Amino acid sequence: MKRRNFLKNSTLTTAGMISVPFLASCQENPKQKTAGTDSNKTIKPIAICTWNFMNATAKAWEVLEKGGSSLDAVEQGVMVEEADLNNETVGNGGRPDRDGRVTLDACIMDKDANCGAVLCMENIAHPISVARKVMEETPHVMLVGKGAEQFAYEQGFKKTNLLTEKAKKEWLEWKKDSQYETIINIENHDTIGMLAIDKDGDIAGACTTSGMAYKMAGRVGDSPIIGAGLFVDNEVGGATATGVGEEVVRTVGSFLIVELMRQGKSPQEACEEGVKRIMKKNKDREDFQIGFIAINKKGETGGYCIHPGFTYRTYSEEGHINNPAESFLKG
Ligand code: SD4
Repeated sequence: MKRRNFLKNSTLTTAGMISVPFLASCQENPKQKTAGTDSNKTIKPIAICTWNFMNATAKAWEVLEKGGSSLDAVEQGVMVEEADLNNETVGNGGRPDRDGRVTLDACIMDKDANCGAVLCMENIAHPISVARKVMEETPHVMLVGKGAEQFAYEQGFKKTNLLTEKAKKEWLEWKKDSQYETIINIENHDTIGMLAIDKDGDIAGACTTSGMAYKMAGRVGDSPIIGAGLFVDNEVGGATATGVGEEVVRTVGSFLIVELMRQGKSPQEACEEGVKRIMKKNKDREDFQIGFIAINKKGETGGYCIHPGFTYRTYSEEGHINNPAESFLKG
């Protein structure tokens, strides 16, 4: 199948990956103020993540409140979801590819623009920590597949079977038809991307996923690609993405959003422009979800998505808030 046709089909259907209908349970504080809306005040520390991953932001906040670095906060924050077997879009318990293999993608970026990533890595429960090791212990930015896994073992990570019985059962069920179907806002959550500012005012980010469920073997999306799924510039801010990675890669979404903030847009305006850029290139399509979140140096935050249903969490002195994002399509 030609590449574009495959992408079209796969995003139309791709696999249990994303999720549609807006579940009210996600909006536990719909009327509360989004962190960072008072433009005269710098908000720090602060953590923000895609979706309603409250345990992840709580962990990040715990690190930040004690004076920990934004890098430690985002790593430890997203590890909560990597470890959660009930989360079938991230880490251990993630949905497999169409051959039944769970392959994980993650990247991390610090205040000095150091970054590390692992792509399509199997058998390691915490890809974000391996990505950090790539950043800190090697001269490289990305390690892929078996090389990433081998490096992880050398760094002391243990081999883990990531395919849970539940995920295996669902995959075997899916195999009966092997139909790709886009389910927008699957489980009302998805990939976790997290950004944080620590007490020193330094920004870091992390992004981790099992990717699109039942993807082709070897498929990698935006999440571990610096600039696409995640980007941080400590002078400006950071951005991260969730949703159909192919479309985020095509516009280098997170880098774009940070650059728009550099040019003066607020995080909210920049996220909106990021989504609009994608929709301009997909004039005939409404069958996929993408959500962006962003933070600037002042701790102002924003989020925007294609379909209603995407939320993002913020944790700062202003509270621990689940923020429903505005959407390009109105549902
Ligand atoms: C990807 N953006 O692999 C990621 C994952 C996701 O499953 O958000 N959807 O495209």
